[in-house]
Amino acid sequence: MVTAHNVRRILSALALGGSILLAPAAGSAQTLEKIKARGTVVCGVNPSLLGFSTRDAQGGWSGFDVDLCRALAAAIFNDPGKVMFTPLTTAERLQALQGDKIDVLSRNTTWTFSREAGLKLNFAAVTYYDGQGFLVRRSKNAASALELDGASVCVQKGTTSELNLADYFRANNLKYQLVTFPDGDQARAAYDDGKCSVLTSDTSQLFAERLRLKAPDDHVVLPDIISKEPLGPYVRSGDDQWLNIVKWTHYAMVNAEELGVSTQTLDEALKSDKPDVKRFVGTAENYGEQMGLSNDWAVRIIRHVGNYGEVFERNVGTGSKLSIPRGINSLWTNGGIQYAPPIR
Ligand SMILES: N[C@@H](CCC(=O)N[C@@H](CS)C(=O)NCC(=O)O)C(=O)O
Repeated sequence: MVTAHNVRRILSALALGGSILLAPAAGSAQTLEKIKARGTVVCGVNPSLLGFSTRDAQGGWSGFDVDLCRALAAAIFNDPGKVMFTPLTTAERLQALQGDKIDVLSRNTTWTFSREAGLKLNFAAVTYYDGQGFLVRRSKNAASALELDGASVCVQKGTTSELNLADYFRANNLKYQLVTFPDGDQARAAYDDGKCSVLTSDTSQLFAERLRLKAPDDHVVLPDIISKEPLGPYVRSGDDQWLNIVKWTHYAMVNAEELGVSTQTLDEALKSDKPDVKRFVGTAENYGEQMGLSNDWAVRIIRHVGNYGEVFERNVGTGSKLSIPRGINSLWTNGGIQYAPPIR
């Protein structure tokens, strides 16, 4: 019998079916296809962060976060140049990813619960374990952040740094005056001009910002680390294949360092009889194909970009201007916490 109730049931069943047909299947492989058709990876990066993401006079990008984008292009196209860099401010970065303006965000961004669960993004892998610190004038003679009672603190709006700062001062019963800025350059300039006595941010950034002050040697990063800032790339939720490619690109670089495979030893590795090296370089199994890439995907990454240790040292390590010690970003076999799951 045709009743209004039945008609409603049929209509809602049709609507449901329609939406299932129209919606892209969860976990579907759209991003890689789009990238291959376009011929470039579109990578969101920091407009200017020494050691992590900077542009030279010719417009060429380099840095630790930039190298992750180059590694992706190497894995997909065997050409680290096939990247279109989109400079994004802190305020723009997450919306740009949600709004499909970029394929991946590789920009000193912390892995947090709300960015994954709330914003429907996926964090791929921790490329740099960081923590929040404080930059102060040497003349202040402060040995610890606990001596900062009553300080005026410059910080950038919309960052985890702003939130941690409030937690830390409240928890330690310290008073402070908050001075917020919409971008990092303004926060650094205000600190340099004496508009606040403390600059707070991820410690890696403080090392970089210190070098851009009028007299870097007059400033020190205090030893206190007040938060966990696991930094690394984000992708949009819903494309498992692309998430895996970004994740395993980082893990390939870490595994390469652990296996002793570098730009220098790659040719030997290609001839190796060792089972784990053979799986890595693709002379055994078909791991690349399982992600929609070629089986020499990891070889391409190492040839064009290098292993994790090479990337770290070149951009931010003790051989670079920033001179950051490997510290907790050493391999787990060396007392650090950089640890990659096995390729097998
Ligand atoms: N890791 C923190 C902070 C990241 C961040 O955006 N830091 C600022 C502070 S220097 C920055 O990069 N600013 C540069 C800009 O907005 O262009 C987060 O994910 O919230």
